[in-house]
Amino acid sequence: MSDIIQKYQPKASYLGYTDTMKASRNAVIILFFLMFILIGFIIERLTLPETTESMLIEAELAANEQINLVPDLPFVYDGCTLFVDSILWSDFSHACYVHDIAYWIGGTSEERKAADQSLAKAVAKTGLIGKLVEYPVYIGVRIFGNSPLTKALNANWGFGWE
Ligand SMILES: [Ca+2]
Repeated sequence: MSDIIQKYQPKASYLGYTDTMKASRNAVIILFFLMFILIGFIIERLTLPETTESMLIEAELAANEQINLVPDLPFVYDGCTLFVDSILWSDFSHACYVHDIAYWIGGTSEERKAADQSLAKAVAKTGLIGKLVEYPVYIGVRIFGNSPLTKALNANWGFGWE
């Protein structure tokens, strides 16, 4: 039986060729996917929302209420950091705004986790799409929320402090 299989198997050189083809096709797909993500991030960074006067006041009130103190640097709202602010009818911008205030104020790692959980819950409340992205948003913010990437974007945990 194994002799028959052996006999009808394509030559090794042919197999090697198709494997190379598959590998380069996969590389192109991965490259396009990464480019798509990169372009998405660039567009997201180029179309940042405005931090309004009322946002600044609201953020300062929240800081005063929570820690009786206002962070050194002014509050900056950047929408949903490295994520879209809405998908179809699900608008995450308010959830991200509340999360940005929490990140501006900062605190302990437990408080950060609570802020991330609140963000995920608020995203889920925006509708069916919100429910679908709730977990990816939570995982994303847990991984990148206080990473060198968000530090570079000045959106890390406790970004209001010098
Ligand atoms: Ca943000």
